[in-house]
Amino acid sequence: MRRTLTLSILLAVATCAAAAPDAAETVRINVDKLRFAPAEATVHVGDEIEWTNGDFVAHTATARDGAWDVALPVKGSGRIVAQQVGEIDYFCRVHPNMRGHISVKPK
Ligand SMILES: [Cu+2]
Repeated sequence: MRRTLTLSILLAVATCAAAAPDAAETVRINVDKLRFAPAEATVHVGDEIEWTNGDFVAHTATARDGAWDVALPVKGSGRIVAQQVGEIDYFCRVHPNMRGHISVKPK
């Protein structure tokens, strides 16, 4: 009797663990004092990346390869969804010395 109960609990825990890994996450990057923070981020395909601009000047998050160009108005935010595996360098078009990097891993 006691053994059966323990087994049922173990099965319930295993089912929950198997359901979790596919959930997409939102990875948040702050823009503060003309820097992306963190400047390096690792995400998975399907995750959302959200930049929030805390500065009093407008910025962009612009992929070096032209894949995306996100406007970041003063005190505003912008986002993309990571579509494919790869290494993406990005920068701000207004301040080209603002640089960041995103590693996109398989789901
Ligand atoms: Cu900028």
